[in-house]
Order: sequence, then C-alpha cells, then structure tokens
Amino acid sequence: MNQAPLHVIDSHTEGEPTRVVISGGPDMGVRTMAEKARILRDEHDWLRSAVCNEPRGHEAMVGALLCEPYEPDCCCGVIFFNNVSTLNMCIHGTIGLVVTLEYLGKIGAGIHRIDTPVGVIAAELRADGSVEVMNVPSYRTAAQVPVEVSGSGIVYGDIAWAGNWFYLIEGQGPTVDFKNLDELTAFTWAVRQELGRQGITGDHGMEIDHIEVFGPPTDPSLADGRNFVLCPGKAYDRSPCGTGTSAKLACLHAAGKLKPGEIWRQASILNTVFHGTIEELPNGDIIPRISGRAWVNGESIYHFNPTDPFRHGIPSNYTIL
Ligand code: PYC
Repeated sequence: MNQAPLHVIDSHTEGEPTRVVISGGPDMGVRTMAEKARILRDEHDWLRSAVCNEPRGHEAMVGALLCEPYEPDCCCGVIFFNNVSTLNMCIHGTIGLVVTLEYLGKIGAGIHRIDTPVGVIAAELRADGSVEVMNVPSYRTAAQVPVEVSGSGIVYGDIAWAGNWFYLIEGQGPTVDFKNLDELTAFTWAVRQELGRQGITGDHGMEIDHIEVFGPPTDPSLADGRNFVLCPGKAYDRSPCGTGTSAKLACLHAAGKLKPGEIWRQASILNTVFHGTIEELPNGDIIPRISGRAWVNGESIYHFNPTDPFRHGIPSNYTIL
C-alpha cells in the first residue's frame, strides 16, 4: 500500500530542533492525549522513527505530532517524541510548535492552551516573537539522593518532576563546558544507568530519564547558571531544556532559594538562555513559566517509497545480518 506523504515544519528553539508533523499522520479518533500517545507508541512507531531517526533526522531531533485536542478551549493537541520513544512533555518543543503555528497563520500573539499527554499547558506568543510556556505543576520529591557510580564514586542529586523526571547534579562531574561534551555524556549516561540499577525512580516507579549537571554561568550578567542535559536517547539538549529548567526552579523553590516574581536565567551548554519564573500552588507545588525564542528554518514533504528499506528511518536497534 502506498503511504501518504508527511508534511513537516522544522524550527529550533535556542539551538534545539523541533520537527512538527502537520499532516499525513494516523487518525487516532477522539481520545485523551495520553491515550493517543500510547497508540502512537504501540501502533505507529514508524512515524517517530521516520521523523527523528536518520536518514531524515538525527539523535537530537524532537518530533511533535499535531493532533486534535481532547480538552476544551485548546488550540491543538501535541505528542512529542524523540529518537527512542514518546516524551511526556517538551517545553522547547512547545515553543517551536507555537512559532510553527504562527508561521502557518493558525495563531497570533496572545495566550493559547495546548493539550498534552500530561495535562493542558498554556503558551503566550508575545509581540516580540518570544514565547512563554506555563508548564504543568512541578515539584521536588527528594534532595541530595546518593547514587554510586563506577569511576565517579558517590554522586548526589535532587529528584524532580516537571513534565519529565529529572536527576539534578550540582558541583560534581565534568565541568559544564562545550569542550567536555563527551565526558559529560559518559558521566550522565553512567548516572542514569545506575539510577535504574539501584531502583531510584520518580513517583510510581517512573524511570528518571533526564540527567542534568549544573555549573556556573560563563557570563553572570547574562545567566545565573549553565547546564548540560542528557535526554532519554543519549543526545544532549542544545537548549537549556524547558522541563529541565522547570525542574531546577522546583528545586530552588523547595530549597527556599526562589520566590514568585524572581527570575532564574538558565544558560545551556551552547550559552543560549531561557528565563524562568514560578507561581506557587496551595499544595506547595509550583507552576514554572519558561520563556525563550524559536525560529522556523525548514519545511519538507516526506515520501515513503516501498522499495526504500529506510523509508521509516534506520532503527536505533539496527543490526547488520
Ligand atoms: O525543553 O523540555 C524540553 C526538552 C525535553 C527534552 C528536550 N527538550
């Protein structure tokens, strides 16, 4: 059967790519976004692989499937995914989605509600082109949790939920500098494996699949800190990672170091910056607000020739027989 082409629009948010699938994806009917994400994962994994994996994609590519929303008053629904699976939430991807919808003429400046698998979020497209995303309720579950890592000794980190599960390390591991990418990747990958082996998880046994290392900013007049974020598929985030910055805000708030109205400027490994502020909820959780910029930089139609062995991407577990 000939498969319908996919129409995709590319952007990057402070360096991190987002590829929004505008049309050609499967019809998943009227369901919650969490159910649609499960269906995408279980029944249409070809779409994720075709969009994010080589030859069309690369390890850092984050895809976003534009869907009909389930919740009322939302301009759209979205499911994010990467080189290995679906993502619960993605703030850089939401900023990319918003500028993509503006490029398509579907939205203008103002606040837009967006339905996601982990809840409804809101994003404001500002007159200057920047976007502020109001994330899901976020919180720290534990502080300075030790994990033994071969070659590094005992590493300590905070655990936080901010739409994804994070383990946040400060002052340990390789220096957060672009020239240390390989060392940072090896260190954070080892930490992630050990968290899994030692049964250290988020709530309800959920895997901690994002590891974040913090260091001082290169230029304190531009940022308050600089991070390296390891994403689930072993790629590093080129942006400061919106959910990672939200997790940082949750930890700062829990430690009494950030109050509503104060701004945290989080630089990435590329020294691009997100600005973060918080709202306090009555139960002590926070709503992080993360702002940054994105630019549309490409548009493609993907064709699926049945004779092309890699029309659905080169699988990450590819083996040569
Ligand atoms: O910006 O939230 C984010 C994100 C998650 C994974 C990559 N970017």
